[in-house]
Amino acid sequence: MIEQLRRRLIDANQSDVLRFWDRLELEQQAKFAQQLEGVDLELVQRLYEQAQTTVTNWSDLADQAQSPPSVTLAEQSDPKLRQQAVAMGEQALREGKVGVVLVAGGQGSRLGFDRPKGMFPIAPLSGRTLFGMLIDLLKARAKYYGTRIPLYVMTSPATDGETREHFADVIDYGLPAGDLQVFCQGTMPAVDAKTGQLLLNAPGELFLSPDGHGGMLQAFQASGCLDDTRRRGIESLFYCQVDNPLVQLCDPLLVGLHFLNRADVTTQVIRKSHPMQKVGNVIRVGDHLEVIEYSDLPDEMARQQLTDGSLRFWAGNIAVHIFQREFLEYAARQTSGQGTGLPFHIAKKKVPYLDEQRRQVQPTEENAFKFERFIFDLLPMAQRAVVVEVDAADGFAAVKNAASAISETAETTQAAIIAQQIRWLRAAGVHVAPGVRVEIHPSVAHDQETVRQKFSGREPIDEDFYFTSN
Ligand code: UD2
Repeated sequence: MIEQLRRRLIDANQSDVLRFWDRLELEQQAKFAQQLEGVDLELVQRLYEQAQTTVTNWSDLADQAQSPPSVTLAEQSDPKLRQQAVAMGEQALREGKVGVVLVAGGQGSRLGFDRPKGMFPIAPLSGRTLFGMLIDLLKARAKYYGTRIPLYVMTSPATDGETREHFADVIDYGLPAGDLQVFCQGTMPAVDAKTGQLLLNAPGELFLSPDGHGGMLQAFQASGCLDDTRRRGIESLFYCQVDNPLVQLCDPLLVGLHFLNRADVTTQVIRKSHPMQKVGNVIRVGDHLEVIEYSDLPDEMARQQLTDGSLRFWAGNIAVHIFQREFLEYAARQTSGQGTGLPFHIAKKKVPYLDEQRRQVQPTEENAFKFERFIFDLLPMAQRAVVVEVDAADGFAAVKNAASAISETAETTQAAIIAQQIRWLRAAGVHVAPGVRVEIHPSVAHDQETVRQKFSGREPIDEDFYFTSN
């Protein structure tokens, strides 16, 4: 077998990767061979060539950008349309047509938390985790509509084992058997930017990293989850990231707008609070939608304003999408020069490598190309894509950074959660004293309407309180 593998590596000009082979134990050799077998060497070669030759001109793309036509979820928007959409969304939920895909391949390293990010405690008073908060809301919605909403959680090799153990420990958060499924995304190697050679993490181990959240499409199909959704009669999949506990998971209005518009994709956006906000920019080019990542949009373009003083690139991607199942099936069948699945984005990064003495070297400059897929590359493939604007205060408070940062920290996210709960209580006529922290478990009430039903007429709240039915 090794001879065959060696041949393949020589043909692909990658035999250097075997330079420590003879010094490996038999078991290490077997493991390494298996890892190498899993790498699509031709694809790596093509991506490396692409990295040398293709420069995406983001300014050109941004030049062609038009504002995406959007529907707003704000209260004052067309009440008849809202009613119609909510009714349609509620019906779809009741009929079990909606499932959820939660991407949770990331570790909490940027938060200074060395476990899967979903296990990060975030709820302001109860300390429920990111997984806990999202799943409690999902369960509350399912109960409210007397339905089941299956949840598909995407992990990466780094988070898979611990996430599965966690779900076993909490007995799948009490979800019905089969309603919580875990599938693991794929990985990609990194290559030396100068030579195109595969980089090693150890003498008998490649440096591999997750293939990006866009790896969801292939992994969802390969794991059988996509088939599972078809068997269950699920028509639409609500997609979100594990780092945003304010997400309006399966919000009937958003789901309803998706069904009402017979969309392939519905994407929820926020109006950016400042030009440099670290969210992708949703734009329209011709008849389709695209996203220009914040790091790719030149600063001077990000600052451009329309005549009314608003931002030209106003629509911030919060990675909340609803995908039609049939659209995902169609997208999974498409092939490009890179094979099936979404295209790869190539990024020059600092990747540790092994020197000839087998010592790991931490580079001081970007030395390698990494390859990642982004889920938003599904947007341009959609025949019918709908953009829905939500107030950030009601739908987006991602936790990304450690406490020392100024934004997207646990503290800013918790403040946003508390502020939303207080707004809901005050809208229900409940007096909440200033400075008080409130958390409502979704089994008590899970949105503005259920808070109104449960809390109207209650006495004032003048100290920190966690409302829970447990
Ligand atoms: C992402 C979006 C950005 C904006 C922002 C909103 C991209 C490239 N950027 O930026 O436009 O919408 O989110 O919060 O889409 N994940 C995986 N597997 C991977 C990589 C990521 O599961 O291989 C998950 C990860 O667990 C996390 C989420 O995807 O929940 C976002 O990843 P990120 O924090 O790297 O994305 P970010 O903030 O750069």
